[in-house]
Amino acid sequence: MRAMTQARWDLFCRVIDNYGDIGVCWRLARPLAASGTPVRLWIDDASALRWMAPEGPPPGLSVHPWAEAARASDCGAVVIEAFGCELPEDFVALMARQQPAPAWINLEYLSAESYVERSHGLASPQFSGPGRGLSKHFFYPGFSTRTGGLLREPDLLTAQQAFDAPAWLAQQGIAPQPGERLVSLFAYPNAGLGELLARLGEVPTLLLVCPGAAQAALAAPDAPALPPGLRWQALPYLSQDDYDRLLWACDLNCVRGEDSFVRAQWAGKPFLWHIYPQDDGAHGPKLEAFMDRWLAEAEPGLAARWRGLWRAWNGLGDWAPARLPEPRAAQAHARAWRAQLTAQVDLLTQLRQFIRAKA
Ligand code: TRH
Repeated sequence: MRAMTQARWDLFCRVIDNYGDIGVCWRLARPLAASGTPVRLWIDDASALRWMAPEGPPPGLSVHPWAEAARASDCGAVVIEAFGCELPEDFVALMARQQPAPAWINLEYLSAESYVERSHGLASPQFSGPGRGLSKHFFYPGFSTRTGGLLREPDLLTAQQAFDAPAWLAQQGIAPQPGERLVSLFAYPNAGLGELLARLGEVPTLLLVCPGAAQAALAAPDAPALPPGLRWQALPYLSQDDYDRLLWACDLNCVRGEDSFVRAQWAGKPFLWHIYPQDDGAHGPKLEAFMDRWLAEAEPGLAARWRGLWRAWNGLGDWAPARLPEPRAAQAHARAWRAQLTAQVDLLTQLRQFIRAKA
């Protein structure tokens, strides 16, 4: 076992809905612990970890009920508040008493919008309340060098290279027929599901459907009609590691939210994003901002196809002209985009540098 030599971090997570909050926190906590930094993850609902991390926490990472944080006797050298989850007041008071004061970081949601570069790293000095005297810093993940980057474990690309897709698929009981395209589907309820299925069925396709809305819709008595070229298979919830492998094994991945969206980019495979829909429509500009960055270097025909399909899938554009892009061009672009992202410093390294320099 690795020696626990570095000062401990406390990571706070509240599950708002779905699995992105806990998914991102787990992705952050694991490599942190593996690098020798002890981590306590305080969480209000850890139930998703049963399937996301059936192997349990690795050495150095412990999971604690949120309510117990109020009774903690000490705090870590770094306190991460994930997605503005509002720390328990008693814990903040403990932070204010600690000398030297801990670094207090608010880890924000991912967006490609320009406000991220303006807001990344800003401080919020606390002039009142239990944290008086402390300063909280905002840390924004992102896609440019003026942001905090993306989570990427040190061995991610080598693990992908060593991955044996046929063996893994066989282990999962997934048996594509020769020449069949493999597509994964993880999505929110989507009125365009039938339209997507029609396009996927234009060539022989095995659709691997994750638990949730899409699986329920396909299994329902009034399920959209399946085109002749399309078969589908329901998947159980996979561990985070196996979900990654699913993305690596497929030719096209339909992902959603935040974490699966990032992992699809690391998979280096073409992907279709179902963005988390927001009542105020804020997801529209967020989707466009990402497409602007992602497609900036793409060949115009490919970019137009992706834009049309992504808008239609998100209920923000017309289905009639929407088509899947040509697979080879889409694959080449996915690899080029991954290479561009790989040139960025990863989020955890940046977070450590930031804490040393500022917080
Ligand atoms: O579950 P999500 O829709 O989470 C969302 C987003 O994060 C959104 O931005 C946020 O505002 C909202 O939650 C509250 O999608 P996301 O982000 O992809 O998270 C899913 C997690 O579940 C991710 O870590 C991958 C993991 N997962 C598995 O481990 N196994 C599986 O079988 C599947 C389908 C997912």
